[in-house]
Amino acid sequence: MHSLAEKIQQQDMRALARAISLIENDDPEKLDLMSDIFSIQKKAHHIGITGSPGAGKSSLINRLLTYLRGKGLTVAVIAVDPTSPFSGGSLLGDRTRMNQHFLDPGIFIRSMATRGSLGGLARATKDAIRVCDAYGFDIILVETVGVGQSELDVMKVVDTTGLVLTPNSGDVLQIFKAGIMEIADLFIINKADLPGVVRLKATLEEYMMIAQPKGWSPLIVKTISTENKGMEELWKGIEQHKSYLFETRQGEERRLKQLELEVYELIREEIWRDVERRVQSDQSKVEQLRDPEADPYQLAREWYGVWKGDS
Ligand SMILES: Nc1nc2c(ncn2[C@@H]2O[C@H](COP(=O)(O)OP(=O)(O)OP(=O)(O)O)[C@@H](O)[C@H]2O)c(=O)[nH]1
Ligand SMILES: [Mg+2]
Repeated sequence: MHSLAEKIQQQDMRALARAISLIENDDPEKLDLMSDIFSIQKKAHHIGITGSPGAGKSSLINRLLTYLRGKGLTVAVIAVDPTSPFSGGSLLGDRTRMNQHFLDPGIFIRSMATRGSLGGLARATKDAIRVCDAYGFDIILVETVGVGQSELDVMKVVDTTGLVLTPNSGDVLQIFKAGIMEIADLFIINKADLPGVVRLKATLEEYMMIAQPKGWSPLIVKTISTENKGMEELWKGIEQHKSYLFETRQGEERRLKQLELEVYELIREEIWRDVERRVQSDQSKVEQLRDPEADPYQLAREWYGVWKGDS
């Protein structure tokens, strides 16, 4: 077994942090490490918290953390930061908010950024979640800004997704257009101290009437993170969804579907690595392109044919 995997199993937090860096940097050892990590996963409940910038995701997670620690549960938080090329951007902001948790051994907080990761941020985040799972956290919370495909991909790997919305922000339409409504298992109306809550709730109910989700019908919960209100209701909603996943075996189906997609993703990553290696080892090919008649479509087929032939 990879030495880091062994240490993680023994709940060595520094090893956990090192493993995540290795994933972010797309280290050659990554696949071996992840393969070992996979065998020691413990199946924590993975909860995604997404929503527009400034909706209060970090504040909410901070309160939820305190609530869950009060119940004796251990929690890992992964904040996905698509905007910053260095991890640290959102962490700096979150650190001030989550400061009180830094010395608690039952808590791990980490922000993720792309750096060079081949499979992108979503791929790296999935692996990081898995490493936290192997460490033995009861709950893994993932914060993403709900803006793009990469975040949607991340949300597909969690068990329960909470979409944070705020009254009067007018972001519902945008979120709806981006296809983010569909991934929500819970609608969290945060900043419920502000006016417009009733209207937002009605909009969500209307949306559900039209969308008519099959099976699970997303719950609506209200929170005021700044006043630490609504955490119990939020947690109950999450637990209710967890039971639903278990009883209907949908959780298992979701995981299976995800694993299948992951295998394809990893194959794609391998192929891409292979392409990069071949391109770098044969710069002479550029010369062929100087020919004014050079046809990239034809050349792509030719070159690829040669590669396939020798592998
Ligand atoms: N009035 C009110 N303000 C809140 C509430 N929750 C959070 N805020 C404020 O909203 C602002 C943004 O909160 P964050 O927790 O940083 O939001 P976020 O969604 O994590 O933001 P990004 O990570 O930048 O996308 C902060 O000034 C919070 O104090 C709430 O329930 N009521
Ligand atoms: Mg945040």
